[in-house]
Parts: sequence; C-alpha cells; structure tokens
Amino acid sequence: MARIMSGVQPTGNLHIGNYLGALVNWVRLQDQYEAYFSIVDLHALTGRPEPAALRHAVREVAIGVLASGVDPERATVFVQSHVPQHTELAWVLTCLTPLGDLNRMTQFKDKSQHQPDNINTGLFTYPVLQTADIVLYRADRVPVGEDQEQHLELARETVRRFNHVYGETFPEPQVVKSSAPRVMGLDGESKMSKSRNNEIGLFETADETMLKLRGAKTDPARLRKTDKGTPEVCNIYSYHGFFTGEVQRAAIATGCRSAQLGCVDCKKLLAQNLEVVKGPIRERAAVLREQPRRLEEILAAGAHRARAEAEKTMVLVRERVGLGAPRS
Ligand code: AQP
Repeated sequence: MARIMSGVQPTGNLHIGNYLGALVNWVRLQDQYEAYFSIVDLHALTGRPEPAALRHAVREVAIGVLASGVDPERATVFVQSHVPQHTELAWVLTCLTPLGDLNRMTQFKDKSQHQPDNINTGLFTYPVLQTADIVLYRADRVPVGEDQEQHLELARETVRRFNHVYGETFPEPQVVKSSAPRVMGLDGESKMSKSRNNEIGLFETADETMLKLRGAKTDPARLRKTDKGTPEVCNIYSYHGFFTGEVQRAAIATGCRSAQLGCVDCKKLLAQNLEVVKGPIRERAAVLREQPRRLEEILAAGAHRARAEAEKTMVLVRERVGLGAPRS
C-alpha cells in the first residue's frame, strides 16, 4: 500500500480552510493509503507561542483532526515532537540544502512580514523540517493546499539530491491536490489562516459564525440591497460553493443577480449550511474533550507506531551518510 504523510500546525483554532483544504482529504485518503498525520508542534515553535498555549493548541488540533473523521485505527495520528527522528533527519537534510533554494520560498517572505520582530532561523529552514516530516515515512503522496506546493517542490529536489549523493533511498513525494486548494479568509484578501484573524473556526457555534459573517465582505459593487449583485465576485458566494447544494446555490445566484435576495439573508443561509457540517464535528470534539486520557492514549499509540517507522528510515540514513556506530 502506498503511503501518505501530511501535517497541521497547532498555531490556533482549526478553520474551514484547514478542513476543506486538508482534513476532508485526509479522511478520504486514509482508506486508500497507509496514512501518517501529524500535529507539527516543532513547526509551530517558529511563532514563539506561550508554552501553555502550545500544549493547549496541540490537544485542540488533535481533537479537531479526530472529530473531522480521521480514524486512529486506520491512520497513524501523532505529535511531531514525540518522534525525535524528525529533527535528526532535518539536520541531515539541512546540510544538503543550498541557501539559495530556501531564499526563494515565498512563505518565508510572507511570514517574515507577518512577524517582523521574530524572523528566526527556524522560519527560514521550515521547509527542510517539512521535507524531513515527509521522507521520514518514505511517503509517496502528500495532500496539501496550494500554499504548500512550493515547499513540496523543494522536498522533491531534496530527495533527488539525497538519492544522487548517497544512493537511491527515498521516493519522490507527489502532491495530492485538494478540491479546495485555497479557501479565502473572511477579509476576502488573503487565504484563510489561523493567525490572520480572518477565519471561520471549525468549532464555532452557528451564532458565532453568523456574527463574523455579518461583517464579512461581499460583492464590493453591491452597496444596497436593491443593487443587483455579481455572485462570481462575492467571497460569501465562494463559500456557498463548498457548503451549499446545487439547487439552492442556483437560487442564491439568481436572487443575488436580480436583487431579490439580500446579502444578510444569503449569509444566514450560509451559516445554516455551515452548521450542518460544523455541528456534528463540534459535538464529537466536545465528547473527546471530556476524555483526556483517551486522547493521550491515541497520541501515544500513534507516536509509538511513527517512531518505529521513523527509526527504520534513520538506520538506513545514518548508514548511507556515515553516521552512528559501524555495524559489527
Ligand atoms: N485557506 C486555506 N485553504 C486551503 N487549504 C489550507 N490549508 C491551510 N489554510 C488553507 C491547508 O491546511 C493544512 C494545514 O495547514 P497548516 O496549519 O500546517 O499551515 P498553514 O498553511 O500555514 O495554515 P494556516 O491556517 O494559515 O496557519 P498559520 O496561520 O499558522 O500560518 C495544509 O495542508 C494547508 O495547505
């Protein structure tokens, strides 16, 4: 069975961008592949979170992953820092990665602008650790959103370089594209992000979501309810594309174009449809929150399985690059 590997950062509350761009795919793919899904807390350190906040976020993101339908019996779900081989392999790969390659990464530029007082080296070498995350499990496929495709290209280059220098060791990981590669934020300007305050949270109640939707941008040319709108340029209508059935969506488009449906009513319909998806996830999350021991056990079992697989890779890597004690 081919392998997939993917991760999510515990940097805040999971949002519908993470859900549509990653988690929906994870749930679908866990039956088709041997799956490794990680809560990548070492990556989150690049934002220098409060220690207690980081631990809380790790639990909440793990709960979100499981409540969304990832099954720890079918997929290996684990916390990155529980598998020390990630950092060991990252160093080996760091020594193979030209500075110029990392200089080209647009996410580094974005994140540097976003946290100008904390442009740390980890932020710069982030894609190398990400490459280690993937190749440690010799994954063939990596389901990610559009924002991660450049990092995946770098991972493939690194694999080619490693295989060229040390002999065929890793498969070249291919991207599995999601059907929602870039969900926009409520600001309508950038992708939905945990750290940009533009998200619809996966655990939000219907009321909380409606409150956020009220202030969200729509068709900028539609200033009054009596103005005719253009659904194709409306950010709210783009969300309907993910959560609303075809018939209702067509009715919304017609109502918007003819000015018979106002933006507030259109947002109410979206909030209702979002709740159909979010409600059951929120309920499953509440049950898991009541069972902290069960969550610990799931993550411990996942880390145990992941470490065993990671160590197999590292035995090979150490031998190939000349590290560790010689075999007798
Ligand atoms: N807006 C999005 N649309 C589609 N997919 C998305 N993903 C993230 N945002 C969107 C995908 O979700 C997975 C996990 O993302 P991540 O937490 O590892 O990192 P990120 O891409 O940096 O996500 P955020 O929410 O934007 O976090 P912060 O604010 O901490 O940077 C990935 O597969 C990603 O593609």
